[in-house]
Amino acid sequence: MSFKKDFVWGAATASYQIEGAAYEDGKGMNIWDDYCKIPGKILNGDTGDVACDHYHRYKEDVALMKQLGIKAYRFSISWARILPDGTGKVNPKGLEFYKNLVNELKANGITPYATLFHWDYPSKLMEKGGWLNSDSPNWFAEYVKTVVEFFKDDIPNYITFNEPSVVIGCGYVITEHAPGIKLDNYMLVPMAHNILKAHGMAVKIIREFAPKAKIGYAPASNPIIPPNHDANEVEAARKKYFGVNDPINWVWSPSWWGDPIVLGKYPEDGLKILGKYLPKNYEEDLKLINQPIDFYGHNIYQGEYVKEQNGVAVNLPNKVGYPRTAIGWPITPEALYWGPKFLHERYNLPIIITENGLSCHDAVSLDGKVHDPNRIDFLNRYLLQLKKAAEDGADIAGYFQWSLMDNFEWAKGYFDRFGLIYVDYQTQKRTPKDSFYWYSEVIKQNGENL
Ligand code: GCO
Repeated sequence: MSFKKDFVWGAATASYQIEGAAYEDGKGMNIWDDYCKIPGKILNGDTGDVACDHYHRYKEDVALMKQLGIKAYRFSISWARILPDGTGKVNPKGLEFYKNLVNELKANGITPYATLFHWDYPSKLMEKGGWLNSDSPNWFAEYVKTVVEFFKDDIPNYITFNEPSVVIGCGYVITEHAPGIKLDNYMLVPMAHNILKAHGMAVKIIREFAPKAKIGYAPASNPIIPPNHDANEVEAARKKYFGVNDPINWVWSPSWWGDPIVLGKYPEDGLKILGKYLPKNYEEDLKLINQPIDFYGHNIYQGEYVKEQNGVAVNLPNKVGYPRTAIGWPITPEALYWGPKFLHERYNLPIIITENGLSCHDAVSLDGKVHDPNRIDFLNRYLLQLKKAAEDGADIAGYFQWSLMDNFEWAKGYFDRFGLIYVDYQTQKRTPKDSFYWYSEVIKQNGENL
């Protein structure tokens, strides 16, 4: 056995990271537009004002996708491009841009996967408290209805949220992402709950207006890796992965963000420390949150190695000289075995890896090409593990490489390059890297050459 015949091979991007055109055609401001203006927040003072200028170059980019041979493209829709104030007045030019993109994708035989929220929250709604406001799920629902009523099944796959853990964790705990405001659990837990409610409302709306569309969700986590595969170690790793017992690190928990949606309940251990911060009627809301979805997306870049000690998984320190990517993340290919395996066991839904990839120190060589053997090696190792998870019975439906092209890497600006396509930000010239041709071959052979 190998990857399924209809395996979805794709690549992913996000609106703020590639589109640019921040001030064009009636788009409203979002919290990333605002955050990038604050001195010292983004490396080198970079902003997404122009980014990869994808807003104007989408045709060229889709042509590259076709050359790459991806079956599916995951992009995100900018809320404030559709509703400049977050609610109320619709911006037809915003809808038109995504309509053109979707048409171009379809004309080239590429299936759209649209993420409805990838962090670029409308500024006007932030002024009203953002996800802390109890009306925030309704605001999101209004936006989703606007999009889905317009596109219906023309977008055959919708993903509600990208990495809600990072929205809260990086935005309000570590504060290195927009809006960069430090908050405590009595605010964070209700915010997370509002995001989960917004997800539930979005799923209901999509079912109503696009009954044929498939619906997924794209949270992220660092899977816990039991290196020796010994039964006790595996059990301890599973417990650690899904355990919620830390009053700070709960924000990164795959189960706090996954159980309410798929299992209709918050994890018991987490409730013991966080239940007091949930709204009184939270159990009522769980019915809304627990809408059936069609696939469980997951963004996985790295995992944590553990050993078992008296039934408990204890983190192993990084080995001296451990392999790592340019951004500094450890290279742990088994994350793409244990993550999907554990998630499939728990949620029993088809798993799609909605993001995986790395940043390298890419540059154009004297021969005019971009040689990125580290990316090829990384993707090869991770994909082999994913294949093994599929062979061992996990239902793996697809894989989206992050990212189609180099782009605005949030607080790191343009310093880190995650793309299969090199972007020269001065000229906007695109150069496919060696990994682009390698991935193209993997797709052609459905992973048989790995
Ligand atoms: C995320 C986001 C992407 C990032 C990528 C690399 O996972 O953080 O979804 O927007 O750019 O992950 O950090």
